Amino acid sequence: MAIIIKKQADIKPSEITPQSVYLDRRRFMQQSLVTGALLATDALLPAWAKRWPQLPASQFNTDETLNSFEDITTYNNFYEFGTSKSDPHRQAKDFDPRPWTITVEGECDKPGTFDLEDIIKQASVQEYIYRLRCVEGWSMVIPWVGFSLADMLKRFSPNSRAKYVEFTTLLDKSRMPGQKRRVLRWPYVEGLRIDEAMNALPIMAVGLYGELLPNQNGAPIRLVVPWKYGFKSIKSIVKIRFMETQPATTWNLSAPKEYGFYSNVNPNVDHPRWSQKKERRIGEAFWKPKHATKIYNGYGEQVAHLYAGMNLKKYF
Ligand SMILES: Nc1nc2c(c(=O)[nH]1)N[C@H]1C(S)=C(S)[C@@H](COP(=O)(O)O)O[C@H]1N2
Ligand SMILES: [Mo]
Repeated sequence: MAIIIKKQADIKPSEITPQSVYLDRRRFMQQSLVTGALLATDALLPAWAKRWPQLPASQFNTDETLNSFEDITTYNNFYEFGTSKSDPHRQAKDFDPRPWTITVEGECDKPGTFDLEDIIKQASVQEYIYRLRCVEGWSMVIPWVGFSLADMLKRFSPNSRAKYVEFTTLLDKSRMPGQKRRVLRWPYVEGLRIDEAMNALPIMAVGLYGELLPNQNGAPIRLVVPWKYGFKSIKSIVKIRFMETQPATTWNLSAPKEYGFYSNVNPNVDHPRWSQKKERRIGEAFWKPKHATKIYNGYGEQVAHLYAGMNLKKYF
């Protein structure tokens, strides 16, 4: 067997394995020689990402078994890079997410265009182990590297007319080939009510398993809202807008009877074409029983009060 030892400069950030407690990832990387070579390249992580392998843990972390790095990075929904689960990890391979800026506009006192690195440097980065529940009926447990969405938004000083926040994905069909097909209205847009956005749970994720965010998972920065169906967690964000009125969102525009603005995980409100009572945990043996889906994906203690008195069948 030929062993190819790469020069440091040839090793991409995505190939760097942090010194970590991630047994799944270790198993994935099996050959100790490869692991050793990669650990030596820690110097290639950008300065602001050097501490990622030893990040503080969020108080909301689930202790459920993590999905493997391989599951998390090869079973993706990211229509900008193809409509099947196995498309994004191949079609996003050459996407270069650096440098990257985010434009902040609308109802706030400190709008502007900000370099992503500056945003991350000011943030308090932690590890957030959250369940992700897709509206299609599968789920995963993912160790994100990220920071509080609320903390970031406050820095832009939203004003009293800011009732909603809109997020927009990059629009560039030369870099996102899936945008050449009109399977959705591009760019992808999502939104939250301001009190949802200011809740302690939502994060901006910039990595997973202690590494920079893989392209197929929404590099370089994506939203993660753990009590809502996966499609609310918009990827590769270039714009944030504070709004007085509810933003029009991609899946709601595409099929309004099937996907509402709220899209809270709710086993009691079925999708018109299938039940939402159960979910299949990616990576588990096919003969294992499905898991019962929990209201708000199990995060009700943190978020149920946001919807007190609302008819969740109407506001689905
Ligand atoms: N821009 C953009 N964001 C997106 C999507 C997409 O197609 N485009 N798919 C969504 C859906 S349906 C899911 S389930 C999650 C999947 O995130 P993951 O690939 O990191 O598991 O991303 C969401 N964010
Ligand atoms: Mo999804």
